[in-house]
Amino acid sequence: MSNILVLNGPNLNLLGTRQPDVYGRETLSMIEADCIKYGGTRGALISCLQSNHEGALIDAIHAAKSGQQGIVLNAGAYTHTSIALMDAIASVELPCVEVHLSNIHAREEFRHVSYISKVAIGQICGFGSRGYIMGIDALLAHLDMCDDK
Ligand code: CA2
Repeated sequence: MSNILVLNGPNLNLLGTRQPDVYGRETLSMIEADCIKYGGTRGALISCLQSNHEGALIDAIHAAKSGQQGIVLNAGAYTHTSIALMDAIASVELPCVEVHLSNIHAREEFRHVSYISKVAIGQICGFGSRGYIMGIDALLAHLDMCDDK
């Protein structure tokens, strides 16, 4: 059984309330419930956490080291600014899949830069809430591949 942390950063608690054209109509609770349900079908235990605070996200990444096999991370706007989050992911040496609801590369230039992508095994963006399920799939495939080695 794989344990996976689905971690969401700032303002993602507001999903479903504003900007549905950019971020969709699903709330974070709906997305998290879908992730937990999907994980169940794949034999994975999904834990979900959201914070608007950089330090709390870093603490969650550190805590994941004991008990989690990987992280699906939407760091929100910290994606584009946080060397501290990047360092936290690198320090725990857990595979991390970066997820964004929107296609950050088709948006403003400041969103094209991702510090997370420098330490993630890959990035999924532009597929809305389905991206989280794709992220879980990608992480499970990666973990399977590592087990086979
Ligand atoms: O596309 C994504 O998933 C983002 O990570 C979302 C971040 C944004 O800063 C990144 O560039 C891309 C913003 C999340 C804000 O979420 C809101 C949800 C509802 C209403 C307003 C903001």
